[in-house]
Amino acid sequence: MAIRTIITEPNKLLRQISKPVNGVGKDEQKLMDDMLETMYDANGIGLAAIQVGVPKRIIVMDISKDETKKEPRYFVNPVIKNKDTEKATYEEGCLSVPNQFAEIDRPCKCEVEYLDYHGEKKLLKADGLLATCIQHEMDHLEGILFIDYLSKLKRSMIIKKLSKKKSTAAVL
Ligand code: GNR
Ligand code: NI
Repeated sequence: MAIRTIITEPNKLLRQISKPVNGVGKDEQKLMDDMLETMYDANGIGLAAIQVGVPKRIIVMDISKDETKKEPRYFVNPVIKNKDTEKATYEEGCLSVPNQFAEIDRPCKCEVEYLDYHGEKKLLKADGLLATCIQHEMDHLEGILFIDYLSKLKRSMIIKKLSKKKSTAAVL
């Protein structure tokens, strides 16, 4: 396993639409292992492959609170089958939009069909933080970030802040 570099805004790669994979083989499993290690290292609860620069429809997630009881989840080629009309609000953050947080409304429940770590087809009914996180990650596969749901002004302020931080980091 290896920790990979997480891409941050502004970066065009984050806007790319990820491609479905042909199945789960050794390469996909290696990528998922690396993504999980990268996510844990960054204290995140989810990570999409594009965040480490790989435009494949692969997501890893672990929303367990207890650090001693890890509950890794793997989603390959996920498709949302059903979304509740009722919304829930969560304060969201993103490893690709460091140190920025905002309350986002999303369908409070959803059903997602996907392949697991072993390539087996699964259906998951999610609610609460799990539902929010899945939708946040599925957005990454479409090149969408949570800041896209904010006003143009708020979004541009965040992007300006992040690009400033990048340019000062580059001189150090
Ligand atoms: O670590 C993360 N926390 C989080 C909190 C609320 C809603 C979504 C998330 S996902 C985020 C990790 C990340 O950027 N995944 O793409
Ligand atoms: Ni994110």
